[in-house]
Amino acid sequence: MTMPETIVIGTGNAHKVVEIRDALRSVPVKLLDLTAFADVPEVIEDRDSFAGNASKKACEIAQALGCWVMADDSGLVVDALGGAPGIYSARYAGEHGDYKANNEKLLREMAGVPEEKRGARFVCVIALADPVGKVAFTVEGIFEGKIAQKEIGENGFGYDPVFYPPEQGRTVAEMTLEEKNRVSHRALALKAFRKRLLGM
Ligand code: ITT
Repeated sequence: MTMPETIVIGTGNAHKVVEIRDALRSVPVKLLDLTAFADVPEVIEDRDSFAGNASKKACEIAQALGCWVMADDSGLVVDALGGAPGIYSARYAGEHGDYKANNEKLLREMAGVPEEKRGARFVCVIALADPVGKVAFTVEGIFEGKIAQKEIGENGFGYDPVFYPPEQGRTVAEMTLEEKNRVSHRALALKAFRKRLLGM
């Protein structure tokens, strides 16, 4: 198998597109995103794992567009909540992608949980599918941290204002894109992605 010349970033999340483009800027591949296509199928994320949902998104979009497609499924896994919101991170409070409501619900659920029990991790799985919809590979990145007591910071998206890596002492929403892309779950997955791609 040879490395694809063009890969479509199969996500409807513009923040993910920015992070993916930044992390892969030195890779000799043309990256398109879904804004370049008129008919993109809506994928039902009904698998029971990040890898399952990432693969499903990549395959269904690749098949529909007849292109190489990479898809990202990610979320926040919180120890004190038995792993929730996990694969349901985007719609934790009900409506898909309502970041404000999701963060408020998370902080409510975590009220009274002591510092030492506030451990959590962001998980990101990225799948690459070929133009007939077969998965070429998946890669994973994990970002360990803790749930903050309140929302802090304006950068990033999703749960970034309520998640902090303890060694940094500030939330991900207080980091610049460059700083987040040195340490995040997506950055780690993309590092592995880059390596697999260059090895094709
Ligand atoms: P696509 O499925 O179209 O890619 P999405 O935003 O719906 O976009 P997911 O289904 O993978 O993506 O849901 C990911 C959710 O997990 C996202 O809505 C955030 O709430 C959270 N999340 C993932 N990565 C994150 C990050 O880097 N920072 C903060 N929150 C993140």
